[in-house]
Amino acid sequence: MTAISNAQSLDAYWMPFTANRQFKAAPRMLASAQGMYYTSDDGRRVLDGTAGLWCVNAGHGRREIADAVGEQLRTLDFAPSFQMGHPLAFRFAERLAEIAPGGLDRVFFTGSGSESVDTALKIALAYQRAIGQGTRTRFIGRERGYHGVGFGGISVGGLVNNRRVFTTLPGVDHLRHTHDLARNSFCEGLPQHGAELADDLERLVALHGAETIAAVIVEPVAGSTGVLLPPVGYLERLRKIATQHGILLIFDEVITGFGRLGTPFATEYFGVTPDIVTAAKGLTNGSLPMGAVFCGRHVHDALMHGPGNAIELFHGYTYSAHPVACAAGMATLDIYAREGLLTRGAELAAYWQAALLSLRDANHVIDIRTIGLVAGIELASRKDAPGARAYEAFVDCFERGLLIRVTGDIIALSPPLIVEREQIDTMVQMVREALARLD
Ligand code: PXG
Ligand code: PLP
Repeated sequence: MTAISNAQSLDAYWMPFTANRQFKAAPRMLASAQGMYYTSDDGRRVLDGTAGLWCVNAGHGRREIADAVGEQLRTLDFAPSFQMGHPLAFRFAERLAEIAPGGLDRVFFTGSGSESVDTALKIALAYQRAIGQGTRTRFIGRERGYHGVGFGGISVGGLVNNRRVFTTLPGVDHLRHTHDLARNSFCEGLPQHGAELADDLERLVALHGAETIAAVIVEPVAGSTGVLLPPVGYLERLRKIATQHGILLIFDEVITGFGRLGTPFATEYFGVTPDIVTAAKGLTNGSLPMGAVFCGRHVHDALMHGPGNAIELFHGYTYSAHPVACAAGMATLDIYAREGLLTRGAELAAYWQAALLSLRDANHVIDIRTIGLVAGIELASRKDAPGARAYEAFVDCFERGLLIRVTGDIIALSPPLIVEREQIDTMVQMVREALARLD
């Protein structure tokens, strides 16, 4: 039991994506954070191997962000964004436009990744209708995709636990996932096999008719499901097929955006330009909730028609372009630029990969995948207890001072982009030792 849990009841807070009863019987509490470390509420230092939840890319406790947020709260705490503006929203959008993935420089603000996904899907529908393609109402997602938890996101998403209890949007179909341990395990870099899986989009066009499909959405690198890298040539092929059939391509860069792969966005890493990109997380260094949807001008401009006094898109959130979140985002971009963090991953990627691949002979490991500053370490599952092994590794690591993330029997690592080489070594060593203790 930790200090906080002794002091107060844990009953009222219904925790997200958590085994509530298990957690509350043995809580893990974080009390503060600075740089690469959390401090637990019983005073232990915990190395952050996950940048929080893939979002604290510039490390914790950045004073510049805190100062900007405090100042903004005192200056303009809130401003309605419907039929009203505030200067920071325009300035922030302009700054984002300068680094926009694939030059997609029209920016719609949301409050989270899930909202960004729903927004992108709605923009895709509105775009198709605006260009006279109103029969295009279908979406194509991909098995094992994670696109947040809105109804749009779980519909195009492909994680069964996030879907089975809930109804989903009609008219959604899925590409097959690209995970193929038999052909690609322990490959260094992108998997060599699987580009042909992009042809699933052709199959779905043949099945449904191109004129019914509005957009296809994929994570360029699937994060939440356990770090699945796109096979060489896959994204290019998907782009080509989508273009051929008038289908918008959406990259969900909620995780890959803002430097995770060693380029500002995955779009640059792969040299493939979608029509719409969703982002969140690293946008504010995780400090305040905010998301953004980057749209190509062709998408944006198609909607800027009709009477000048008509609202072009009936969509937006109370907190779209929240001034305090904009202030946090501006300060975050300053830090990224000053410290070169959006490309630092590229400098460290080789070191990261070599360090991680040294775990190939560690207990239970059946695959290791790395790109930029992300890694997935896949473990063999225990018979009849999928996920148990990785969960035990997670608890064990936390108790010894390392925060990792697990999904099924895959360990995901994605440290803040300020990580130093010694800290990489420490992470790898601690994971190795945790795996050695596991049965
Ligand atoms: N799209 C992608 C690709 C994501 O990774 C979302 C959308 C939804 O974002 P919000 O802000 O609504 O959570 C995400 C979020 C994990 C984990 O450990 C991943 C996410 C969120 C929480 C945990 O894998 N990804
Ligand atoms: N529900 C009600 C009753 C509301 O009035 C609003 C917004 O005004 C919402 C939901 C949507 O909230 P948000 O704009 O924060 O997404």
